[in-house]
Amino acid sequence: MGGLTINRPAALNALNDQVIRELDEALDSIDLDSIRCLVVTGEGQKAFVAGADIGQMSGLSNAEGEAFGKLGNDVFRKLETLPIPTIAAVCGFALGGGCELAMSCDIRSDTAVFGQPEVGLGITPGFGGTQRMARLIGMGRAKELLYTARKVKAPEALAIGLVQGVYPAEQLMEEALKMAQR
Ligand code: DAK
Repeated sequence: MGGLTINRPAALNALNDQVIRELDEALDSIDLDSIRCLVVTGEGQKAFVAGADIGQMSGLSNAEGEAFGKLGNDVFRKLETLPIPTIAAVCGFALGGGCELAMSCDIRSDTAVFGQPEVGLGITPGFGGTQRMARLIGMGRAKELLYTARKVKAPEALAIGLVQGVYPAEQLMEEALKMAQR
């Protein structure tokens, strides 16, 4: 089994284009003959990924924004269609692009806070969250979360089917690895 950690804790693992490109390279470098399940996580216990990098996005031109959106969508789609099972082990904040990253994995286990706060920034989710969330939790619930930016904690995330397991932070990785092993 393989592990992939988003490692930018000073910015709560926020996704700038460098991180997304490195994620792309990491996905390309997986040896699918030896790695049969991938666990994706974020460095530290405070955040899985706190979103796309707001500072970087705020300086983008329209064309650059479109390219950034395409990059994120392409890489998340690559993760979604990876021919091995993927598990997001989500500890802490999974907001915006972080929630979208978790939703691009096959299964999510967490001790976390999910949400799509983009409307508060005057933008829409840009990496496929509107589509994946509706498929995971149903249209009505997805619209409520996307339109209001309400954050969802682990027990509710479990109840609505956004995640498949909830564990204390210190057990999360062990449980994710156990599931991957199975
Ligand atoms: N981007 C950049 N830096 C971030 C960040 C983010 N999303 N989230 C946190 N950080 C940085 C903070 O700026 C801070 O940096 P320093 O000031 O220390 O240098 C550091 O991480 C620690 O954060 P805080 O000091 O804020 O920590 P707190 O515990 O006080 O708060 C928090 C934690 C998660 C509640 C807070 O950091 C927060 O609200 N963060 C922003 C969450 C958010 O709004 N995420 C959604 C981002 S929007 C599109 C393409 C992409 C997207 C949309 C459209 N198109 C092409 C159309 C994607 C959108 C998003 O993901």
